[in-house]
Amino acid sequence: GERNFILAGNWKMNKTNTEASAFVNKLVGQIGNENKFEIILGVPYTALDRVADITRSSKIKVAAENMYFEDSGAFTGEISAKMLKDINTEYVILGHSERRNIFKETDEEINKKVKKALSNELKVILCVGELLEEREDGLTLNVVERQIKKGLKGVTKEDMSNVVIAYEPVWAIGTGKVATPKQAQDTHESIRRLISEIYDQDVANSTSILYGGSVKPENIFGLFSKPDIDGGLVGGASLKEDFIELANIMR
Ligand code: G2H
Repeated sequence: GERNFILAGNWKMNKTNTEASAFVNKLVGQIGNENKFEIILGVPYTALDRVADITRSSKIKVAAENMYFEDSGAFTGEISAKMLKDINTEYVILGHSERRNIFKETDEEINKKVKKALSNELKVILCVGELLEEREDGLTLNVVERQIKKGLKGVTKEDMSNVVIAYEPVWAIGTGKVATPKQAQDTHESIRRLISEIYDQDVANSTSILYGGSVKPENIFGLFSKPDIDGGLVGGASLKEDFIELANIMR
């Protein structure tokens, strides 16, 4: 099948609600609605409701950056899938390397979150990627394969139409050190092959696989011209005018 080309931002822990409103108002005015690709903005919980409101009549969709896998209850400080859905959140980013490495989320926890999100009709951006020492030890594919197999355990073929994969080599995140288009393409190709093995070729062909890690207007062309790179998950550059530039480059 056909797959979507996606430009997704990930603000991480940046922008107050006030700053978010100002930025997104500008974004909505400057990003054309006629773009053929999907635009998603991952924003902190506190800005989700407001950003969803501002982008309602635009083509920009909002994503949460995390959620918890239980429905409700005594989980102080956590947010459920139902809470996100209720404020018109369309996507949730799960398994980001910062969640895995700083907050020690395991593949098992990420898998529970993936399944809970999908059962609440939230679309998932599942992030995977190796650490520098894993790449140097030649373990990139082992790591990515484990994260995908465990992350998608129990996820049906039908549900895969609501799953996007983001490959983010950890050594390229926020470091300014972008993977070469070939390094990224090689891993993306392996990820697509793995999806075809877990599901089938049709699912593999229709799953969008995004690259993340220091994506900027200067390096977008080389990356996005590769056959298995279906867009980007952009951190630092999604906080500023660069994101508008990226969106307008891609149209
Ligand atoms: C990777 C990416 C967005 P940055 O984490 O998820 O961030 O573009 O700042 O490397």
